[in-house]
Amino acid sequence: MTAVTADAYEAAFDAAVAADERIEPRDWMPDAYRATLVRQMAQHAHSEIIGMQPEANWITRAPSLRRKAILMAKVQDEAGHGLYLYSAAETLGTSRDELLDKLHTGRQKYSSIFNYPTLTWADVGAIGWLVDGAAITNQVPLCRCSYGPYARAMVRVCKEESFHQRQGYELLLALSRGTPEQHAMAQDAVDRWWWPSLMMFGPPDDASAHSAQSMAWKIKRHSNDELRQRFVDICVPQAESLGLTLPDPDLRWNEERGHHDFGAIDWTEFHEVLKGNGPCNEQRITQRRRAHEEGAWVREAAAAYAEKHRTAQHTEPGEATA
Ligand code: BYC
Repeated sequence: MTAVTADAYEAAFDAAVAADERIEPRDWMPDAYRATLVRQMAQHAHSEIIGMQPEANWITRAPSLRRKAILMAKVQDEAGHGLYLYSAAETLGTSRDELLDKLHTGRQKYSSIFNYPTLTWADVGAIGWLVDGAAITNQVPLCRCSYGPYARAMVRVCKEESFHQRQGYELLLALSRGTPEQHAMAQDAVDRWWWPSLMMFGPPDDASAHSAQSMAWKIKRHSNDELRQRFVDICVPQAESLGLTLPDPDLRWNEERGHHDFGAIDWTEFHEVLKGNGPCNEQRITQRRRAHEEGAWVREAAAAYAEKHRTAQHTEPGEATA
């Protein structure tokens, strides 16, 4: 490509982003834009499938058939979200195998939140209310992301996440209004999941390596701190309706800012979890690798089946098929 043509392509890309148009797989895009999308979308996809583990832990112990059916549907939805996101990432010229290999060898991340254990049934409610709630807050703006396949995948993901958030809220409400032991169990789960949920939004803006560029490219529409604040403001009245408290003595309404002030986040804990030292990092990745190995025969069978149909389609009428 000559320098003039390269400049023209870049100008067309910049103009499309400035005009809020979607960038599509066939369009020219800067290498760094592509790499940023692959990084974020892969991390997002990995989070969806690793996120199945803490909740699946409770499927066999759900307290009723209704709760079990709901939880199974939710965990299946997360697998579906992973599928949409890996497929969207593949439009950028990477393969699912490559992305999974990077996850399994620790070269790509997944969300910090899934390195915490689900100790009681109430944790299923706290994950739905807080973790899915944080995910929606982060993902609704991604429906307007500049990269078309990612934005479109997010529309369906967000619809399903909002059902997940409501089931978590409803589960916690039932516990909160139940026996004193059930209420205490719900409170304990919220106490443990609150701070890790705030960490899901990523480091504070002044320590966020990628935010400025991702916002200029309209991949991200809001900064990490803006979305975290939005989430806190949403959760405070919901916690009141639930009859539960949020474990932060510094949480209070600030009239001047029109937002809630909240206490300091333990960023040392966040960085330790990212480094692999969270309570469940090892367990999660070991389980993921095992699931991948144990699923090899399914992938092989699916590929053989697809191949059989591909050759059958190319067989002339009257010709013998295997
Ligand atoms: N965990 O410059 P920054 C879900 C990394 S779950 C781990 O601010 P960026 C679900 C970051 O990757 C949620 N790592 O980065 C719910 C970067 O490291 P690298 C999944 C994190 O990308 C229920 C470094 O820290 N959602 O959906 O501009 C059940 C500096 O950060 C985290 C998504 O992935 C973290 N929490 O902003 C099942 C949403 N935060 O890559 C599933 C899409 C930051 O330089 N992603 N890091 O080594 C995003 O919106 C953005 O990637 C983030 C981070 C806001 C998360």
